[in-house]
Amino acid sequence: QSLPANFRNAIAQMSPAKNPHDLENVEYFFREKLRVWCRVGNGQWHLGKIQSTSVDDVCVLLSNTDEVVNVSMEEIFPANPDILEGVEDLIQLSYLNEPSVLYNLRVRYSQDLIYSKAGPVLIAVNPFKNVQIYGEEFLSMYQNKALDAPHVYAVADAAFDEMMREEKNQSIIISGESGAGKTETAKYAMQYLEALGGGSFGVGNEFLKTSCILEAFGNAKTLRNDNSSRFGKLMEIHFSAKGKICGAKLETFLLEKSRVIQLCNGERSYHIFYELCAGAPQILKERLKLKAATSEYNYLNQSKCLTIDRIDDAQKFHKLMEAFDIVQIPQEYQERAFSLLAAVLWLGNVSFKVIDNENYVEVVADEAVTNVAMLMGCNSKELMVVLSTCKLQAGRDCIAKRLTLQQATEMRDSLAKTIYASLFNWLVEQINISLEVGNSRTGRSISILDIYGFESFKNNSFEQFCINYANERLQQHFNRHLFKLEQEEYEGDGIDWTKVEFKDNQECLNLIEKKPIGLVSLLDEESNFPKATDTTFANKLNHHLRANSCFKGGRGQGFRVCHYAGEVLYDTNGFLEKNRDPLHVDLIQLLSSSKCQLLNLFSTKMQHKSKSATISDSMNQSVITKFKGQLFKLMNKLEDTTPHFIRCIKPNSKQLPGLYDENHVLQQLRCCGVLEIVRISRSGYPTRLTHQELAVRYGFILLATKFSQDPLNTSTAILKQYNLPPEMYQVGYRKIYLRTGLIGVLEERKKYVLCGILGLQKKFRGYKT
Ligand code: AOV
Ligand code: MG
Repeated sequence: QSLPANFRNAIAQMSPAKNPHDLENVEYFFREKLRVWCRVGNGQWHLGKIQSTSVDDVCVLLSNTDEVVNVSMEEIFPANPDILEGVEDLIQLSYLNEPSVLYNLRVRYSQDLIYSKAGPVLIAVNPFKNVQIYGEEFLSMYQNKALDAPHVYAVADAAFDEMMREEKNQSIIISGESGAGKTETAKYAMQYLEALGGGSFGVGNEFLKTSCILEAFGNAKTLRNDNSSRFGKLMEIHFSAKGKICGAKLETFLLEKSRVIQLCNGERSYHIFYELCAGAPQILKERLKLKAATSEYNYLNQSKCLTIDRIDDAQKFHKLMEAFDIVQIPQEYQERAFSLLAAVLWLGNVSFKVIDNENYVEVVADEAVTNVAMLMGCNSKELMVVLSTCKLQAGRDCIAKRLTLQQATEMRDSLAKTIYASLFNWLVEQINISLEVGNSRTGRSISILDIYGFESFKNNSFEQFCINYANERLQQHFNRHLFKLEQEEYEGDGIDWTKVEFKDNQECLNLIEKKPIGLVSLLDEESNFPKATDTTFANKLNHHLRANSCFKGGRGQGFRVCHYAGEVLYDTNGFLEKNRDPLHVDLIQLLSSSKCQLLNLFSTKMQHKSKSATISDSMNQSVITKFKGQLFKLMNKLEDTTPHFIRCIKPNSKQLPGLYDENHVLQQLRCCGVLEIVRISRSGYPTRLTHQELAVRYGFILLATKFSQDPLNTSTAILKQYNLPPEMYQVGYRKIYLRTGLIGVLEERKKYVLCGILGLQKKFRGYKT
């Protein structure tokens, strides 16, 4: 009887180093009464023992219910022996298949062992509760190498060691879907590096304080995550030759501006607004003319969600004030920043009245507009003019054109978004000043990347498109390092290698980036076309992108993209406008005429940008093109580092502890290719030395006569001399490839031999032995 495919694969997957003993087929499992995983229909996986076999299906006795079920051959996989239950590294599993991996992670998760390894990748399953594995005690255990269980601390420690040893920049790249735990993980990584390289750098906890500020201004409650990052960030930490932190640099990517003015049901705007309203002392509230309840602000009340369970906004505000002091933002600037936040809130309440039978509006002169003007340090008449008219150049003359209700609303919202985004960028600058990276040289830095995770909602717009595009790029980087480069090197160097297939996402990136017919190009083209609408844009996509297998058309304004992490339906509604992101000169002028120094600063920046830019440069660049440029720069930077990957997994979509939804986990494991990574790394050769390096390090063991002209022969001779089993290494044209752990064995034997030689020398010199 021929082997069922699942079992044949299982055997093929086992590394040659692991003797596949006499496991042959299902019959073997039957005979030996070994356990298997099976599943009826598309339900849960169950453990069981095979009772009998027929051509197509197998009869299995389920272990937990004593039920007997008929299962098709495709739904049967070998289970691992008990002794392998909950192994730290999935590499250790004898049988690598989806149910075994799922089960292994589940067993660990139920014991609060949220970290596991998949070869070189750290897997972190979000516990959604406090787990006692952080803090002083654990920091020092990992520092002293007293503990080596998988942990984000261990990853940070390895990055640090490698940086010091090789003098090469490192990166810790954290990915996973929205709410999977990237931001929390990034903070723990920073905490570890700060503890390790602290010393002269400030009073400690700087990074955590900056995170507190960034989260207040850049995070918000979404339907996926109560504390969702709405911007991407790269924290680059620099070290001295002695391994002490000598500064850091923070870089951020595309903040979701639209959230300031528009919210989906059940979501919130940026935390800071609610924190300010809840936590500001009375005297500040009065100065800012803050209303007692957040529900009185139109920008906040539209989503019917003003609070977050178990979150005390007032308390968060006090934490933020502490952080502001640590980052040394002067009191007066803090207050200016708060004034601007209040101005944004009041802007949302500015209303317009349509002039009878005319197609234009006037601003309603109420407390809203008066407060905005006061808080912005502007003249309220001027503000009202700017919000309801637009200056046009007609020949030499400048005429003021009245705005329609829609135009005026857009103008108002645009002002709110601009103030908020400028404030965010200014804060990032202040943080950077306080982190003061001097002229420290590269070669000794660790960059921690934490971006917004993959998102798919019922309604997905331009923002989701940008976020998912960034994730698609990051996935490419991940694939390149874990699959492509590794395998290309083996093949290029002529060693025996069975290629492992992986899910390449190049096709999806082509769909987005290809010129002139890709999503980005078409979006820009349409954005430049005055008569275009969101519907003409959708039609254009449907017309041009059909050929790409990752593109699926949609009805009306919709289009679907098959991302690496799943299919997303986008609604083109608002795409063009958000991509153009127009900023009217009148608004810039208003800011520059203000008495508020911060607004003056913002306007100077905007003017500066538009002056320094040539036509093709950043001024006229659309949002998506600018973002694409930023992503390319980021990827280039990361390419120059040794990457350490952390993959965060979200065990359920309810943000609840103790709930492990197998299908949800499986989908995430699949889209980042966890099984394939394990397969590659256990049949792979993580240590490589050129023949020269091997000869220098270990060649002394050979007699001079054995050194051959051919470095390849010399290498083989050396390895023979050390008596290493041949299945543990491969000899390439340029390099020697060693399996995991073998370098340790070599070092041990070298020491042993050296001791022997030293002993002999001592004897000859007449020392006592
Ligand atoms: P994200 O960064 O991956 O989402 P977060 O890091 O914000 O996700 O994690 C979401 C929530 O999960 C946190 O607010 C915590 O409540 C919980 N959590 C995550 N990691 C841990 C941990 N190690 N220990 C305890 N709780 C944790 V997004 O920013 O939405 O993509 O854009
Ligand atoms: Mg986050």
